[in-house]
Amino acid sequence: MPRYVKHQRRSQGVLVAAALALGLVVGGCGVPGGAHTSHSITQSADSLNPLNQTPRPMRRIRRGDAVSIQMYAEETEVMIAPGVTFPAWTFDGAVPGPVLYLRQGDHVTLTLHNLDPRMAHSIDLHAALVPPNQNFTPILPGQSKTIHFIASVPGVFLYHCESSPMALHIAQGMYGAVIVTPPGQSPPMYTIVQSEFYRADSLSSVLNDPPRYVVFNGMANRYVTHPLNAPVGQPFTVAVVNAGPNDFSAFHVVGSILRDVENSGYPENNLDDVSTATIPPGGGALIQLEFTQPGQYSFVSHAMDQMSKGALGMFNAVAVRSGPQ
Ligand SMILES: [Cu+2]
Repeated sequence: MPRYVKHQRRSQGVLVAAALALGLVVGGCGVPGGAHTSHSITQSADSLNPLNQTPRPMRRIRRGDAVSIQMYAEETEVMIAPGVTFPAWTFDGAVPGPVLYLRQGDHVTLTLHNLDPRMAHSIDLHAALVPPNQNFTPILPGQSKTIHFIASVPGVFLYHCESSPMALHIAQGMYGAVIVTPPGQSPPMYTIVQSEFYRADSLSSVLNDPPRYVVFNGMANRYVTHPLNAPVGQPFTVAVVNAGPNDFSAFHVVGSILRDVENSGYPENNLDDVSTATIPPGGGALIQLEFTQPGQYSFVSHAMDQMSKGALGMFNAVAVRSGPQ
């Protein structure tokens, strides 16, 4: 997944002087619907003093059906729209965090290292059938926690930080997708995470305001400028996860009908020939598409406010050659 992160190397744990940050990153800066300045937005000191820690990528090792994953909680600035940065709280320095591709039956050992010196974080994986009070608990700055689970149920799942206030930790960017693929099935061609951005570091904004941006994979209109290639005359699958934190997604592909929609990505939860798929906050779907003619096909959340705020992308359907050349 491409990263839209400003790489500014700084030592972890060292607070950046607020003076450097002022004017660089303000949560509401540049958002549609009006200009905001640091003086017009109620924010805590933290959002005016972003850490911008260097992204540290996930490490993943597979041995048979044993999968070991190392992830990192950190604060990193990300770009959420052209020219608009956001002081995010992240998994591995990216919003969304990395997609965790698993196979049904995998024995997963996942360690989350909290590199954020300022607050506790955690990870709640909707694919993990484990007691939350023992596994999804806060990890203090500088500490790590390991959880074990078996990916027993196939599907398209959300993972997210569960530290309090959870609404804010999600809105700040701490989420991603878990794909658990059943035997004989390939992972989806694309994974798309829908989410909302509010005023940075403001729980009040998350709970009371409309979102400033609604995005696919962390950036408004990302796939308008960089369309996703898709085949013509061949079915392909797209996993869609809605991280929210608040709003339902109405996933629709203009000029197409979703051939098959598996609610939560579970093979037996399927609906045929769906115009628009409802995906709740915290939910996911595995969607099969097939384009019969070459062309450009927009994909959107058909909730118009969401589409207008960035939940818009494009498939570029191109003919696939088949047979011997
Ligand atoms: Cu968190």
